Amino acid sequence: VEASIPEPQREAWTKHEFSGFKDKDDFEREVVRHVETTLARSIYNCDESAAYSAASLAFRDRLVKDWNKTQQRQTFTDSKRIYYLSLEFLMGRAFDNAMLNLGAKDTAKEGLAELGFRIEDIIGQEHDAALGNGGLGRLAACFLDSMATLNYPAWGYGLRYRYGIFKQEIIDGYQVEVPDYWLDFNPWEFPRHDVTVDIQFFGQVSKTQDENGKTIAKWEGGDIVKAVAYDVPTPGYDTPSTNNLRLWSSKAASGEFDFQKFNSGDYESSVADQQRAETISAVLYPNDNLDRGKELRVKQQYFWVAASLYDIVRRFKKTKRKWSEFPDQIAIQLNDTHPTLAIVELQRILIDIEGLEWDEAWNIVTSTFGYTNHTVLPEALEKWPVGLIQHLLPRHLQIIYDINLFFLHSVERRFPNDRDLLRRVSIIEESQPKMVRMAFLAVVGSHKVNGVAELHSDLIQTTIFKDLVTIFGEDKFTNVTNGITPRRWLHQANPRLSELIASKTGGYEFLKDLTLLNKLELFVDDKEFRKEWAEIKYANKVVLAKYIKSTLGVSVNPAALFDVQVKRIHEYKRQQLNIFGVIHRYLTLKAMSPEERKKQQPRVSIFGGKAAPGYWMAKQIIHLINSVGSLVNKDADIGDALKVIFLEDYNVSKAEIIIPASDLSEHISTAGTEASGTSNMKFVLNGGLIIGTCDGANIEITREIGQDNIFLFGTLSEDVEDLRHTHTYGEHTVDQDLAKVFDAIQGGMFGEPNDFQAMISAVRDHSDYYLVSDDFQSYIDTHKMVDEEYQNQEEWISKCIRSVARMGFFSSDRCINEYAEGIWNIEPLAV
Ligand code: NBG
Repeated sequence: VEASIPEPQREAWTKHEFSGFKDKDDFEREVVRHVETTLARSIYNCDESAAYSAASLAFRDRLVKDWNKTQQRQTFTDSKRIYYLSLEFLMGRAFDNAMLNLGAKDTAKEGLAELGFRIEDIIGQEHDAALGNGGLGRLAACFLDSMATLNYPAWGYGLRYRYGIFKQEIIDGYQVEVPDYWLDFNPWEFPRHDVTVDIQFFGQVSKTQDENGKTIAKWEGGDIVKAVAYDVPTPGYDTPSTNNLRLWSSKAASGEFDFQKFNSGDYESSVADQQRAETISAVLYPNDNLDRGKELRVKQQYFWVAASLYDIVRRFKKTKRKWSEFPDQIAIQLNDTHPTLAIVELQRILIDIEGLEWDEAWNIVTSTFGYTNHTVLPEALEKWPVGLIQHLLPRHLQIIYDINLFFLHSVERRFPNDRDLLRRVSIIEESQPKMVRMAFLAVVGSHKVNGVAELHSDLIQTTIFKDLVTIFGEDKFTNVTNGITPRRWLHQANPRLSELIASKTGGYEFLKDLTLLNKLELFVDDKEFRKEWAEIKYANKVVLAKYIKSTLGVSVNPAALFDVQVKRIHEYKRQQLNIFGVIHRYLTLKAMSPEERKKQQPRVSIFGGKAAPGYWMAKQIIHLINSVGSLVNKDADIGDALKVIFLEDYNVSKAEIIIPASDLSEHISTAGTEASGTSNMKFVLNGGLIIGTCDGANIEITREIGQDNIFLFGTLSEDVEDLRHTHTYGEHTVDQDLAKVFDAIQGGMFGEPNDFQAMISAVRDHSDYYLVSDDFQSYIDTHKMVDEEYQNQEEWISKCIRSVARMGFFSSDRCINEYAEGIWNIEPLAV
């Protein structure tokens, strides 16, 4: 790289190499410099916010060095890259993560202390980067951490939403959504105003023949929107590897500003056109596991994949390689069906712009893409009306039809005369209106399709993709069980536990090889170790109790059992089962004598999570939880025996406080509905036990940690369909205990009963699709077991330690290595 600087200037350029701060003094100097120059603030009134800004800029400067080097090296070695396309990256805070990954947190801590700040307060200044809804977006963030840590040449591609997931406020027990404008100060991104792509929408297609009689399609006219790149460095842990996350922002193309209108005095409408272009990347759709089929959403999707592919192809073309080598140089992973148009776009680029033959192009396309499915819920499977695609992307619709035609031809050849099979697998659903089935397009256009936990990967092969398995063969379908990064979810969130583990396992190596946790098993019987372990859990609970007190004004006893369910609110995740169980507990406690009540295991039931703004039932669930809390928490008979807490605005940084403080966490989805779940892994890794159903990754967690260390209950996935059938066509009864809960609600115990009628009706009068009534009794019984087992603290802690010791499998490093080997065929780049 240096050699490319002309000789006369080389010395001047290279003698000034900047390498960031090296020690505490250096760090302090950098902070002061940034306060005075970058922020243009006086050092005499530097508040915590300015200190955060300056300190993070000091770290950013260091990151940039590693980042540039990593990128230069990747380009220089011309090694194969993986591009991870995700509409969501739920990164959370970056400052603490950067300090830990660079191994300089102690330096920063001392430096900040000398400047008069506590590092925790400074960390607390950062706004979460909340460009995601839940598990899917957070998985993408964990993957970036692992890809950098393992030195894989990888880029993420996403959208730079001006508004991330909304901020949740609870007002009178109801969720209220407040926009989350997070970009006021964001030191972690670099605008690349020189990296832009023009993205076309609408217009028409004309077809002509060239001299050889080959049809040439031209997509012309329509609107142009500009995509501008913003780059976010993503550092690995204990390695200089720093990968790039490129987020696209939409802007009016220069041609868009209508001077005609402007000159004729119609200034407002010409500015309005600009505004329209900018709405494309304005807001993250706040739906988790739900597809609403909005036109702006498909615009976002195309805008993002077209910009990303243009970038990828431009980079490939610089290498001057043959097109056939494209899949040797590039792997693209589709995080769910959101980026599926990338398949069509690459085919379009290759045939319409680069002039390749269809088959040659299609070979390249299908060898390049891999597709990860994250759900089997029918309401979450994306379908776009044919008419909408026709209007917005006319050339793409033609290509989709051609892909489908060739695909159906091949099916017809192999399975002649099976008209029903053709209808079932067609990428175009012959409904009114006709729809493009994005998941089928993703399967047809990829070389590998994976689910995210064993049960889920089995389910997709036997349900939604059953016919496609018959057609393509089993080898195309595989499983990669999800994982989490132990850097954020243990080391950063739970530093004391991380330190204790390090002291027993031979240092912090376990953060890079999580299977080393198994060394902890040797210490399960060590009383002193158990005591230290318990003290850390208690201290984490004190922190959460303080947080609860300061935000909600409710005092909770840290010695009580903390029972936590934090995740998006969704009927399939069954927060309603949990709150019905809490009401049952309350009624039971109320019916007891004070002496008897004293003997019960005190509990704090903690809930948190956002409901999609248009998901009415989920909002009712939030309202019921809050209504139960306001009654129970004031009930003098009950006291510490039961508290019910709803934590406002659950997000990544709050998860880092909540998860380490949990004794028991709830992962209680109807069997077969939760593809994997990833918070289940985080809770166990932090020394909490699980109550859960046989669903998603709970099953593999059980296999790893042993069934004595998890509280499983409820219907098995193979029995779900039959039960649903019985509810609809046969007997459906609600047992006594649940009926009493319903009576209490309907009697007005928790406020206006009409507010909760739909929740009750769904279970009692309708088909109880999520099997709340079937699982209620075993759920209650299992909680009784939990209470009993919690009484024996020594045994409980032993279980926690054993579980942590056996969690090595769930590192996202393992997961990324599986993708790299089985799907992407890429190697780490030596550093
Ligand atoms: C979610 C699943 C979770 C899973 C994450 C990450 C979608 C569509 N799916 O169970 O519901 O853990 O994906 O794989 O958001």
